[in-house]
Amino acid sequence: CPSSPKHPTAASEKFGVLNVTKLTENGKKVRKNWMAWWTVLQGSSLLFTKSQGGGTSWKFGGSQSKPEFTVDLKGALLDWASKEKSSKKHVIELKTRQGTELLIQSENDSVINDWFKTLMETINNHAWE
Ligand code: I3S
Repeated sequence: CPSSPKHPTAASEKFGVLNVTKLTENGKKVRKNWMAWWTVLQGSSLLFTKSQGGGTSWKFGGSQSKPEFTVDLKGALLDWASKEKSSKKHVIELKTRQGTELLIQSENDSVINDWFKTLMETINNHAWE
């Protein structure tokens, strides 16, 4: 199960498959494109690697796969997305200081609640950097 790793990890590490779309990139609006991403929280960075889908997708988090994009959580804003942002359930809205706005979603209630909590803690822990 990707969200409960067997390996002991630092408190600032978490990973799993999440549905993600960008809304803006460096302050510019981009077209919504929901995709499943292998998502890794590493320190104050959130790394996204293309998920190949299916139950084996967690293997793509290995060191040989390079993240396609990364966001910096320092100074980011986190909230549950309004209905205007998405019709999907359990959607997190993340706005970075660099002007990238993401929607992050999982069909699984406890998975997304866990991520919300972890992301909020991470943002708070790095608030003064
Ligand atoms: O905010 P929008 O424009 O209603 O977002 C939907 C669209 O991006 C749609 O794609 P196209 O309009 O390019 O075909 C997506 O398929 C939907 O998933 C988007 O809405 P949700 O509410 O699922 O975020």
